[in-house]
Parts: sequence; structure tokens; C-alpha cells
Amino acid sequence: MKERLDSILSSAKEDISACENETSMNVVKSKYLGKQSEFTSIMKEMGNLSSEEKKSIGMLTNSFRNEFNVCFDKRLGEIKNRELNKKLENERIDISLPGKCIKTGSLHPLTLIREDLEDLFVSMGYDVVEGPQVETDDNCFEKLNIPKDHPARDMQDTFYITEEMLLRSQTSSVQVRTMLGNKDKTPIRMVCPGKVYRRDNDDATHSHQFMQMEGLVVDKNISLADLKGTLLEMARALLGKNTNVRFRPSYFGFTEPSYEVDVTCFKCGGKGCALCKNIGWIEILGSGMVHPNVLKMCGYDPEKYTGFAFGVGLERLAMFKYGITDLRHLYTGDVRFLDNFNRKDVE
Ligand code: 2NM
Repeated sequence: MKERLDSILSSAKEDISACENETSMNVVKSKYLGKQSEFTSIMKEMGNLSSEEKKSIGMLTNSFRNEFNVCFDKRLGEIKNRELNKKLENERIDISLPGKCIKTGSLHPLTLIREDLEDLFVSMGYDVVEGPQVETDDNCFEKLNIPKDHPARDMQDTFYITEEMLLRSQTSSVQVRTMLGNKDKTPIRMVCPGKVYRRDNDDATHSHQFMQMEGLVVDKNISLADLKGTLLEMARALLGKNTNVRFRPSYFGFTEPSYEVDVTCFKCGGKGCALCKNIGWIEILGSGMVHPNVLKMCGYDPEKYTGFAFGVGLERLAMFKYGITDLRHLYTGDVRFLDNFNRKDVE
């Protein structure tokens, strides 16, 4: 019996060491330990033996099975190890390779300026309001105290679509809508950013479309002092703490009195340089106290309410703030230009 088991074992060992993968290992296992195997028939034969013989043959079969399993597990371990190594080799990652730079877009300089201004005015309790770019003559001119014979109404200056419809030439039309829509006549604090259109020939400092932001405050007891304080705050927030403002008398149909507002040149601090053309001041906005006719036409009693308003061109601000010399750079979408406003911290 021992010889028989020894010879099965040695042939099993040969088969095991010839195995190259898990499938053939399984085949070998069932060949030597399975139902049809010689080993199983030896186990069956044991039923007929005396208990003495059972004991000694039992020891032999146990040691056969143990040795088979040790051999089997060793080979299986080798095969698994080899396969794992192969897999690791194939899936190897070179962590020393440089990473891929994630390309990020950037906010357009006009968006940066607009968001700065919006944040500032929201912090002072203003609403940000938007309105349509295609407007009525009534909202854009008539209700703003710009009568039919005013030069701004000229076909030469405004893009008319029909006699009554036009591309808005200022965002004040949004303020007209807000005043008219405010049935309860509660106080108004609003800014309206947006695109406006004028018939102009495009060059380094002019464009037939540009971004504007207008502000409007209407309440009881609003005075010129409120306007001055607000615009000084705005200039300092935008251009730095040391900035000052000055008001020069001007004329707009929708305000009385009206002012053009200059800020101290933020390059030379007012001493005079190329940027401010040696004047020390740079004009950035128009403003004034809302004309009583405008208040009346928009549903406010000018005896009870007063208001101030201002308008600022965002392109001009962007050009000064970022040192852009040609307005057209703001519209051509050239990545070489826009990249200057990219967030450098992301790379
Ligand atoms: C400007 C300059 C001065 C202005 C006036 C109004 C309204 F609706 F209240 F009449 N909105 N915006 C205004 C005043 C705009 O832009 C240079």
C-alpha cells in the first residue's frame, strides 16, 4: 500500500510542478483527490479492512494528503505570485512623470470690474437690476427728460429699429422701469450694469457697443452730499484709499444739477504724468440730482422725493485700471490678451 501511495504521490508531484496556471492546478487536484481518483478508491477499499489495518493505512493516506496539499499550495503560491508580478509590471505607473497642467479660463477684465462694482454697491444695500437691450424710445429718452428735438435722439447717434424701438444708448431705461414699477414708492437703491449701443466709429477709444453701470437712489431727503459721499467711496474702493474726487458742473437732461466727476490719477497720485496727460485728474463718470421732471414722469412726487444718479463706462475704468491702451482688445477675444487676467495660482 505504501508503495502504491508513494508512486501516486511522485506522479502527482511531477504533474503539480508541470502546472503553469490555476486551471491546470484544478485539473491535477481532481485527478489525484477527486471522485474518480485512485486515492479515492483506496479510501473506499479501507472499509473492508480490519481496524488494525485501517489505523496504519489511515496514517499513510493522511500523510499522502498532507504532502499532496503542501506541494499543491506551494506551487499555487508560486503561480499566483508570478501572475501578480506580471500584472504589477503591466500596470506600472511612472510617478516621476510631470503632471498635466489643467487649463483654466479667466474672467474677462470687464467682468472683473463689473463684479467689483456690484460687490461694493451690494455691500451698501443696493440691488443689482438688469433690463432689455432693445428698448422703447419712451423708456430710453422721453421719461428721462430728453425731448424729441434733443441731439441724443438723432438717428446719427442712436440705433433705431423702428420709430419707437431702439438699442438702448444708456442703461437709465432700466431705472425708469424700476421707478415706474415701484407702485408703493418705497426707497430705491439700485445699480444696473449692462451693454449699451451708440452709433460711433470704432477706434482705440470708441466703440458702437460698450458696458455701462448706472446707479440710482431715490428717497426722502437725498442730497448732493449723499451723491458725493457715495462716489468718493466708490472711487476709493476701486482705485485705492488715497484717491480723491472732484465735481465739475456739466449738463445732462435727466439730472439737475449735473456733474462730471474726476478722480486723482492713480498712477502719479495727482502730480501729473502721461496717463493723466499732466492734468493729475482723470474723468471717470457723470452724475447729478435726478431732474424733478424725471421723478414726476416716473411716478414720484418731486416735492416729497429727491434722488441722485450716476453713470460710469466700464471699458474706460478697465483701461485705466489694467493699463489697456486699445479698447478693441476688450472685444476681440484674443487669448494672448485674456491670459493676462488668468489666475496664476492654479497652475
Ligand atoms: C449718467 C450721468 C448722470 C442717470 C440718470 C438716471 C435717471 F434714471 F435717474 F434719470 N439714471 N442715470 C445718469 C445721470 C447717468 O451717465 C453718465
